[in-house]
Amino acid sequence: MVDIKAQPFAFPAKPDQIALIVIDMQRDFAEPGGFGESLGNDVSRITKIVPDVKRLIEGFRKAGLPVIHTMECHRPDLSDLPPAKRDRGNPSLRIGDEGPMGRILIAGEPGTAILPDLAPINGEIVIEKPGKGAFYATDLGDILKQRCITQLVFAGVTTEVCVQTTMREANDRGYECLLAEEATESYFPEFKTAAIAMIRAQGAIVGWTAHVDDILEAIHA
Ligand code: TIU
Repeated sequence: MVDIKAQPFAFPAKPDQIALIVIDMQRDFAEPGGFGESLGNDVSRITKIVPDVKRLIEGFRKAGLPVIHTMECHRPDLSDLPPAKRDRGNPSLRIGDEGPMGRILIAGEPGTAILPDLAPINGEIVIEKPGKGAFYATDLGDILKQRCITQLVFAGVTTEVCVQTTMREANDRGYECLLAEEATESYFPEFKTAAIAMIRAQGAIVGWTAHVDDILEAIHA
């Protein structure tokens, strides 16, 4: 057991039971012409966290701890895309439409890939998920159980959508969750601030939050 300096109080990390989960660091959310921009967002905010996500990933690799990646994407025949998700809002391109980086949020398309700087290496788990939460309609829960993982450190995008949804799913399933503050981002700075505040409120009702430096220092100790 090693304490990670965190809010609202220290996170009691168990080095043999902890994994990093990097949520949806895909071109579709970070690059012009992808899903994020089609929703009207300024995607430049997302690329700014890449160095912090990268050093967190490299720190976990160096410590011999598991790194799990998720990707929000759908089957090419859209059979896992509910109309309520496809038809929502008034985007310039909908999921499945042909964009400048291939079909929007479709498995295997160039735009759906994880950013090259953060790409998974051999042996790392990649979860393709059709929802916002990474437990819904995926094998994530079984994989974590098989590997006796009980604690998850979260990075990725967006803080209040796929990251927070997955943290809430994990919290309900009994996992202890820690969000790396500089390694997550939203298209809306005020939503990131609010998500961090609500996650750690009420005695870590959803989970803890910590700085990347403090996480790295603890896992190397
Ligand atoms: N990965 C993720 O957060 N999916 C989104 O659609 N997020 C938005 O903020 N739109």
